[in-house]
Amino acid sequence: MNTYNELYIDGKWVTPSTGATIANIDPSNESVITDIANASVEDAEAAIKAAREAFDNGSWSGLTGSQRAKYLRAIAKEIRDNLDFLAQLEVQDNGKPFTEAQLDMNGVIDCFEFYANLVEDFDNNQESEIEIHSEGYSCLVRKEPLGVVSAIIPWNFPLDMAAWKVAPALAAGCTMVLKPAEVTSMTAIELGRICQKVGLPNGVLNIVTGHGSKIGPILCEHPAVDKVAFTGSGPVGKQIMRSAANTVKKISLELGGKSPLIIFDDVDIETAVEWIMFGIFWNQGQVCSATSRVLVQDGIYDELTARLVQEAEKIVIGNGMDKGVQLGPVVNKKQYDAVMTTLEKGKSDGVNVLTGGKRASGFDKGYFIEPTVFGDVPEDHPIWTDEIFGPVVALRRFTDEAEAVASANNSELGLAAGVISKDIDRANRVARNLQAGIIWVNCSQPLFLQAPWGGYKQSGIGRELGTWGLDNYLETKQITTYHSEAPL
Ligand code: TXE
Repeated sequence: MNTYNELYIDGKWVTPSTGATIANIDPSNESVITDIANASVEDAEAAIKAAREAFDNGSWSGLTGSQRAKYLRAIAKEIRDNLDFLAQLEVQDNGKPFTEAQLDMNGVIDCFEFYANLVEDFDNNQESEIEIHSEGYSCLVRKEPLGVVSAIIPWNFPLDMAAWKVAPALAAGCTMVLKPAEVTSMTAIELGRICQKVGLPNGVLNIVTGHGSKIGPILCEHPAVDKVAFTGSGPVGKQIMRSAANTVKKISLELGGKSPLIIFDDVDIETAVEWIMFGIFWNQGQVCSATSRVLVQDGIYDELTARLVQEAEKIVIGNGMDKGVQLGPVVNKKQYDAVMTTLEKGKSDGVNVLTGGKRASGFDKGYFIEPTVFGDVPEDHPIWTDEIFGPVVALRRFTDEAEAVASANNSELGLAAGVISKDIDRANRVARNLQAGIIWVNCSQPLFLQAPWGGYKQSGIGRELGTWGLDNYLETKQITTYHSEAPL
């Protein structure tokens, strides 16, 4: 087994300055897989210094887009060549089923290749003339790499979430300090090995593992950092905004959601049940865009919930490496305790548990939770209002379109939302009235790298993926020239 107890700084593997490590736990059996380096503030500062020097010496930003694209493609190739190995590490770290981890790794490859293709011709598109309608003047707009980026990553899609930030930032010519979540750091370390193998210039990507509470603040406050890119919880996102304020750093934040899925009574119930299942039970419900609030029109509510319960009870729970497993454990004890506390609150407050609501039976160890369906959930109950981030779906009934849209929009969050109806005019109208950055019509969760990803309201700031993802890591400069020697 490879080791994971070193940090990747300035192209070298280094022991953390204090020698400290974190025990990395397999959530399916609570055993220690390996030790992860626990970086200190000094280590984080060394990583920032390396990224700053690599940016300022032009070894990366000075390359053409096409030259940078070659490195991104080489990284993608290495990931493809090691796909099953990396997928297995994700299962051990995160608990997800192996087939889902394989899909995630394909997403990582596609992301590096997408941004390689996008910057291939960067230099020809870097500057463009704009019309200013003023005699004697011309004006150019030029895109330039933003500088040094701190990227702070969650644990639900460890390498995928890293790729969403590393690929566009490196494509743009930025350098980076990457901090994976302390509970799922193994594939980030493997990414460091891959970068070293493909000869990425020193300091372009630095990887520091460790506790966010310890090294997060310096990564977000340090004056040599130009931007913080974060995916994670709302409270930490707000903390990052405060930390970044002193030096007015650029920030992009993806802070999850409590996304609604509206189901009208003209739908095929079997299809609707499938979308609900995929929308909430994929990755144990630990998906920022999970459609965890389902609004079902009166006429089909009883029939649909009965079918949903039947299907939820068929889900095969177990170790993600075992064949046929559809639902693994949640990621760690902290997440298990948080989900179980919310389930207990729901039950003690008398919310209607249609199925699940407890620890899955048959496992002595591991963080297994039964797929859970709550029905007729009060609109002000935490089961309905709060992101649970577990295999838990909340249902409510509605009578008409206006009520459904109002209820869907009645949230501080607005990452995603969905609508299912055979009446496409109605579905399109609802899509335009929903307050969220990602709307799915007649589906839930499909993801396309070309399309913008990010939230309304407290779900975040900015958009990842597509051209928006690249723009996150570019500055915009205007160059205005007066073409006459005559005074104004
Ligand atoms: O997140 P944290 P947690 C939500 C989800 C989940 C809840 C708690 O609801 O139940 O958050 O998860 C780093 N400065 N999401 O506590 O702490 C941390 O090390 C800088 C939604 O695990 O936000 C990790 O790398 N960084 C989400 C990253 O932040 C800090 C995905 C995320 O961890 C820090 C994950 C600090 N002070 C959780 N403290 C989504 N949007 O998909 C921690 N971190």
